Amino acid sequence: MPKSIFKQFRSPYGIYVPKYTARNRWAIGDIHGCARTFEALLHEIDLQKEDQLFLLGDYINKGPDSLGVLDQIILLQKNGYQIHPIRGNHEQIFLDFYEKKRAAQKHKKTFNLRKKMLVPELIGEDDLPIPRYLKFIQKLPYYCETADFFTVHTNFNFRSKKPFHETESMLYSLDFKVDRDWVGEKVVLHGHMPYDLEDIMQEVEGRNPSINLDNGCVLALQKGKYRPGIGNLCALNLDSYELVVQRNVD
Ligand SMILES: [Mn+2]
Repeated sequence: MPKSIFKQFRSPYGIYVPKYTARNRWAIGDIHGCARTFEALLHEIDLQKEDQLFLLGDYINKGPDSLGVLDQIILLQKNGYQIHPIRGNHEQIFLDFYEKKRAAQKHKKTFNLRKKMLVPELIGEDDLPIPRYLKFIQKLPYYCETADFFTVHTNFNFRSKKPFHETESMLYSLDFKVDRDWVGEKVVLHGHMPYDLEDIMQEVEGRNPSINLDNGCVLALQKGKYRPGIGNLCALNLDSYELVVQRNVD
């Protein structure tokens, strides 16, 4: 019997999300500041309050409107939508800079946070992060678990004695193999590494133990031209396995 059957809340880093009476359950890959594309995709899947939406991290950086993405997620949650975001390495980078800034202040050293920060717009007048964004990012869990899948930005380190405690791997691992001893029949949904749309479709159709939903939305244009196979934001229906693909409109 898989270990995951025995213990659902197995670390302080993740949360368990029961299905309740969710109508549709969706997962969306790396948004990276593509606020308009995110909005278009939500419209396309006709997200309702009865649905559950799982987000796979990396809401900020690279794209044109990181704050717009965070604002949408925060507003949807406030309005009673069932949104379950997790932490990506870009949210962690933001927190790390903030912690460094605090440490520097403590030792009365100067540290130009604004220059180093990848998302300067997350910083307020006083050079500190705007509280509502900071609070949102600090609270992001590293993974979610449901009755039939996990969401994690990259993957768990299954070689570790405690895969669900190794947060570094959850943000940066590039090994997407899963270990059935730990996850049982549950599918691991992740992002982080832009895959060609064909490869994503293959993982979905093949019902792979691990499915990547990052199609490099923010990488849509190269020298002003659309790149084939790359540059969409993808939503996967976690019950029907329908893949909804939204072209970058940012
Ligand atoms: Mn990433």
